Amino acid sequence: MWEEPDQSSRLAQIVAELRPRIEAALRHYTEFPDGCPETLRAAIRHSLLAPGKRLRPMLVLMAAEACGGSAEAALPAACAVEMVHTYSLIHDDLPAMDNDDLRRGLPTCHKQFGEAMAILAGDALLALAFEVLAKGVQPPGVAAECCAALAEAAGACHLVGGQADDMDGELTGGGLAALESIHRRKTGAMMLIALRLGGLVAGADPPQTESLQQYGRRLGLAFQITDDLLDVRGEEARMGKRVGKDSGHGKLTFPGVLGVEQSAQRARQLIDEACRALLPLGRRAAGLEALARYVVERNR
Ligand code: GRG
Repeated sequence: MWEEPDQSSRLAQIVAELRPRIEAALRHYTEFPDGCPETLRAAIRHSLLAPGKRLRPMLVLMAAEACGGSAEAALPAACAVEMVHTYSLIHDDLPAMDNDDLRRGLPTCHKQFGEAMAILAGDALLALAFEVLAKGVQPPGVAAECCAALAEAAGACHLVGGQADDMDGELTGGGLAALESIHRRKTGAMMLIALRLGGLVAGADPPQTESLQQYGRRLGLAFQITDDLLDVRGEEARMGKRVGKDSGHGKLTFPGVLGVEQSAQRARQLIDEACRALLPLGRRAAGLEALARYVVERNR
């Protein structure tokens, strides 16, 4: 681990450099100059360009840089992951799923545009992610690998499978193993794929890939534990989404299973382990370390 005088200011500096590039690329990819119906375009942009934290695209760019690649080359992959993530949020917010009316500080997509348009906006974002990857990543062989890896992470055994289990009421009685299994797929898979795509674009070697995976597994779980803790303690205005919902609806959560103090301790321990996994990557991984520290200290 690197002795940085102030991790949060280091992260702020990196974010200030990377974030405008991510935002500009997301705007560019959703201009749809020809053929896209105006309401669909507005619905897609309402959700995608809303002020999300951009954690997953940052992970793609930082992973690429940590493996000696460039953020510029990884930008299409970063946007693709954010598109899949945003599609999953739009669909998760629908009445048939989590039924939420606030997301990223704005009305959810279906509240603003109606359910049918929100479903279609999510569908379009999922398809766009693969178009952006296939056309934007070079060389084409690496683009194909990225498409296959993202499809797997977004599919029935990972993101969608985790969501399906989470929706399954019978699992609310499960213990820590059931909870970790849901979140490894639902939340963790998208963090892992972000790191994997960054590594692929940068031409990471097997030890570098392994370091990123070890880091990502722990980061994903720590992120979810913190999300559950914020759901218990967070404030709606700061979070930009409804809080107290999961804990209040008897959903399986980490504070519910482990208690608040032990959950917070587990998240901190996971982040220490995640940062240790970065050591073989050297100084170039300092951004990933700072991001991991932020994940457990964040208040939104
Ligand atoms: C509908 C296939 C499908 C999957 C939905 C993402 C998801 C799976 C559900 C969202 C509900 C939820 C609380 C998930 C776990 C934590 C999580 C992914 C939170 C949202 O991510 P942030 O905090 O959000 O990075 P922003 O808006 O900052 O990008």
